[in-house]
Amino acid sequence: MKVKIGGETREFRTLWREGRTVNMIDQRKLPHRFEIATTDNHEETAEAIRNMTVRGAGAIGVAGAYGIAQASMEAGNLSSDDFEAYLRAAKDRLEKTRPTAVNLFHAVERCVKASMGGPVSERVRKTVIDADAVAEADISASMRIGEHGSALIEDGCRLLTHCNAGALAFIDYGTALSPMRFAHWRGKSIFVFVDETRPRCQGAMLTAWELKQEGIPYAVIVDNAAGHFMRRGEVDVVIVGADRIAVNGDVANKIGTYEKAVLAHENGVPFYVAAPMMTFDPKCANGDQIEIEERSAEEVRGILGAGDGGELSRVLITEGDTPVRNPAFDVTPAEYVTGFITELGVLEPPFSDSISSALGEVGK
Ligand code: RUB
Repeated sequence: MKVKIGGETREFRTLWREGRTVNMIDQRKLPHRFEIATTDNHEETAEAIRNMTVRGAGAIGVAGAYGIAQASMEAGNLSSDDFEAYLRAAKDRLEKTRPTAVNLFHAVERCVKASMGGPVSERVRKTVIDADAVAEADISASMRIGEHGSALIEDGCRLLTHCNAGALAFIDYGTALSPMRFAHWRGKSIFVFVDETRPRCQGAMLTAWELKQEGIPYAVIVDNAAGHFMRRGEVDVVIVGADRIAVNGDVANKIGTYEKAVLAHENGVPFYVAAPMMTFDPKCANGDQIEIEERSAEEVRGILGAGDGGELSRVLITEGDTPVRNPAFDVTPAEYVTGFITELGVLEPPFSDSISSALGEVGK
């Protein structure tokens, strides 16, 4: 993705590996500061996923894969049995960081499988190669999502998106934002309504920053405003990302997505979910089976922002001991989804059929 630093524009991935070190754009500090955080072992990578230095379904999947690669290098001098036990413990630690996005589980599982068989040095090599392949596959899926999805966006289109399903939620391009980037690059004039997305404000802080870097016109709106704009006919299409999609087409995504889907349905606005096939969970029959992460009360009681001097600090909105509920995700029933924009093309209803044949095509 393009990042303007000083007078210069440079290309960055959300995270990348250099030997045992994983570098990542620190997503807790944007848009106020652009900083690269580094992790030198799989425990630090797990902590970066947990504290949301890196976040977004695709990005935490790749961080998980890199975490397994780091663990394999850490265990490179152990016996075969100890190597295997070390990787299993690392997998467990990485999986315990965030429960909802399935990409993390798919990626670590895949890398641990790749590490099977042969002498330990060979196992390390195979694991690292596989982790890098997870990152490359994610980039190519995002690009293809952009190409397929941009065909749904007409010149003059006004879109709405929730949370951040952009390059920062992936390795590059993103999911929901990828069709918007491709439409913009192809010369279509578009406008994006960006839901601020309380409590952590990934829309206001991250999506707005990405669109600005790309030169795509946008406005941040408070979470309560989407219905107002849809009812006035100012939104033509909604595109969101996903953290896990059940085989019947129910979608877990950032809290508030369900409301936007119902509002879109009520107002006759198409509601698309952009996600790679990795986000579909063949083991999950419907949305009721998806674990919803409940996060800290502090995220609701307060808000993070920058002071006049640019220094970041958290202020309280409520009293410090106010009771809070803070589910990070919700489930949108399949009936509200117009289509899934995937790397294989747009999957249409009936979703049980289209999803199962797409899963067959990718060998899941
Ligand atoms: C991120 C979020 C994003 C999805 C989709 O939640 O809900 O919309 O991860 O991202 P959090 P993508 O910020 O809590 O991780 O489809 O681009 O992977």
